[in-house]
Amino acid sequence: MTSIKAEPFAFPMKRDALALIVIDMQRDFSEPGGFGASLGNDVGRITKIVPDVKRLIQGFRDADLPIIHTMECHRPDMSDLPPAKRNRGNPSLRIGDEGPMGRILIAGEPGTAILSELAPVDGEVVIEKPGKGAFYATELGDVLKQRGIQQLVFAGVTTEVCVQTTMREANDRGYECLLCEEATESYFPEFKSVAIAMIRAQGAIVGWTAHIDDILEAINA
Ligand code: TIU
Repeated sequence: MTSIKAEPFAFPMKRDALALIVIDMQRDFSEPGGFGASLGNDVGRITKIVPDVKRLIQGFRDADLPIIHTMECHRPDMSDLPPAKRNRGNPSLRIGDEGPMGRILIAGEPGTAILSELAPVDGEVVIEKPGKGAFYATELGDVLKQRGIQQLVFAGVTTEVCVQTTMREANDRGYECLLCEEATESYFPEFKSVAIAMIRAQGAIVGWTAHIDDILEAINA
């Protein structure tokens, strides 16, 4: 067993049970006119991590390890969008409304797509998720069980919302979770650093955190 240099201590990697999960690297969170921007956020922060997310994905492809992509989105009829979610944010442009990239966070719309630089390739799993956590109302748990995956390396956005929620869901379900620090971002720099601190506090209460080069070195060793 190779370990990955990580905080608060080395991550005990099981290479044949490891997958990368890339959370919500969609145009809606990183381009002007999308959902993230409609909430008043500076989406340029998200664009900056794209090269590192790409490098991490390429590393997993080179190592022949599984990759799962998630997309936050809702059905066109919005039957999976509760008012408690739709009514948040800027009421002038809400989920389901027509924006410059199509209907905000609706499956199949141009703005909902994963960034072209990070697009899934054949054989990679794509999970469409209506919530913040990727296990809620999706097939993710079954996919992981079928493939014998027990450990997840996390990338994507935003650190304290969909990434952290999914890490907590995964941790409760018995998965060992490792967050790649360079491949995640928040609209709020302080939320990213505090989320990272929370995740690895108390002896990795939610999971580990690691730097991209240490992850890539370990999986390609
Ligand atoms: N608003 C925000 O920070 N995040 C989300 O709404 N979704 C995800 O994190 N994917």
